[in-house]
Amino acid sequence: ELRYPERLNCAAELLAGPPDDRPAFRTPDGAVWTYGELRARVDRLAHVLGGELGVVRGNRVLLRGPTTPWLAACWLAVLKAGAVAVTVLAQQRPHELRTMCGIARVEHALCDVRAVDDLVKADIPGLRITTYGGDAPDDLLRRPAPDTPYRAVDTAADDVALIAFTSGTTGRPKGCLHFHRDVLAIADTFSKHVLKPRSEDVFTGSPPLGFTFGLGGLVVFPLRAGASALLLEQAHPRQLLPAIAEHRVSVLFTAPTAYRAMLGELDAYDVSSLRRCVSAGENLPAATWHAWRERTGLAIINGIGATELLHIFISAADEAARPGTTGLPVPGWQARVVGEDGRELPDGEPGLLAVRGPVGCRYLADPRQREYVRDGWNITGDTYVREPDGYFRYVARADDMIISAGYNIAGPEVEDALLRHPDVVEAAVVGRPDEDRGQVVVAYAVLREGAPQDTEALRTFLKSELAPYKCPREIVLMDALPRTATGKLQRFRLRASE
Ligand code: 3SK
Repeated sequence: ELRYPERLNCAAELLAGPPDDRPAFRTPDGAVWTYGELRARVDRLAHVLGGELGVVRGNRVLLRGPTTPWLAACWLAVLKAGAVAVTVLAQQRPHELRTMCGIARVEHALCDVRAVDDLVKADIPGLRITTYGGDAPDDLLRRPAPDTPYRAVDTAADDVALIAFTSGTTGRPKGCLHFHRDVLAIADTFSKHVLKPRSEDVFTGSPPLGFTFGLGGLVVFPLRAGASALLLEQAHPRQLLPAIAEHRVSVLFTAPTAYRAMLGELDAYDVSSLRRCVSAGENLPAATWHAWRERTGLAIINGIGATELLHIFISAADEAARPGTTGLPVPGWQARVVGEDGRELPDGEPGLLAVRGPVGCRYLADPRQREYVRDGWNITGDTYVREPDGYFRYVARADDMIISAGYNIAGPEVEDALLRHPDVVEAAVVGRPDEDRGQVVVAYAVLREGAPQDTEALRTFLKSELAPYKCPREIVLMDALPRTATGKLQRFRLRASE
């Protein structure tokens, strides 16, 4: 069981420890922030927040900008000053920002000058916006502040540290409250016991800091381990590979789509520095795991996490990895598969994934809390099977099951089969309403550049991979699939187009 002192400021805790001259953050242009520099910059920012900007304990402060060391430093300074960081994505548009600021009652915003236009357009009543990284004389980074250490505000371990928004793949955004102890708990469970980072590691990855997958993987885990992180403003697969090669990255956080996209270009880059590759955000098909292993010799660490629970709670690494499954409950977490009535189902039977551990879901003023937390268990909205050996295998999002002529068909199973075809880079499978069968299976696919646009060949391939009742009635070729700002597939958009 994890034990933290009653009084705890997680930012102060994350910054304590490593020697001043050890690298903390790196940028693609070769700049390095040492731990000494990071501590000094965070303290200056915290002085400005608590001084000139008038931020007081408990104030909610919106953070918005591309993934840079300054964004990470602002996040740490907000927490050190006892305020609450409200992390959003740089892609979020004015109406979304307005909704989120309303839900979280945001009073202040620290915004990269390059991302401020939409925040200004959102016209949020009472919001005080301070920009950083620009030329203006009142830019956050130019404001005068003492060069003395800042004494962290004496927060309680269960004071709110951050509000992370999830829109899931549909619906009105939900703000999730997380405590100071939760921030350390994700490092002291998944990172410590599964990832096992070393102080000499260099982390990088694609998820932005406004997505808790990125916040954990690129800030919390490296700092907790005294390691460093290369922060990339542009982190599409095409930019990840050269960054890994040039900066000798050893720990990579990204999504299955990116692993697949990188496979096509691996030959041009030296990725021999990699030792840990984490995949989450979506289900990792066994075919992608095997292809990555074949080309790099590395076993991807698959995992499932949720904004509601901050980070990854089921995963497996090294010899414990079983491709095609997500893994085992991370030490400190419990998981089971339950029916709609909350009762545990026998192994092998698909049902709702229920988990509990050191972090819990706390939606901010949202009645959906009652659906997510039932009898002390968090119901994640995923359909899973627990195998007899205790491994958890993903079936589908609970609302992505297709029922056709009485058969239950998991869209992701058909997607995995399509992805085994060498020309397919992306796939999404949904149910189309049908008078005779209730629903029929429809597949959407994105093909590799230059591949023949041949749906008949895909159909023939699928017939050799799947039982006939699972084979799509139609296969539609697309240039790209609809995704959320955090990269999750929006099957509901495809269903709406049916
Ligand atoms: O939402 C997710 O998929 C996720 C995955 C890993 C860590 C954190 C999150 C929110």
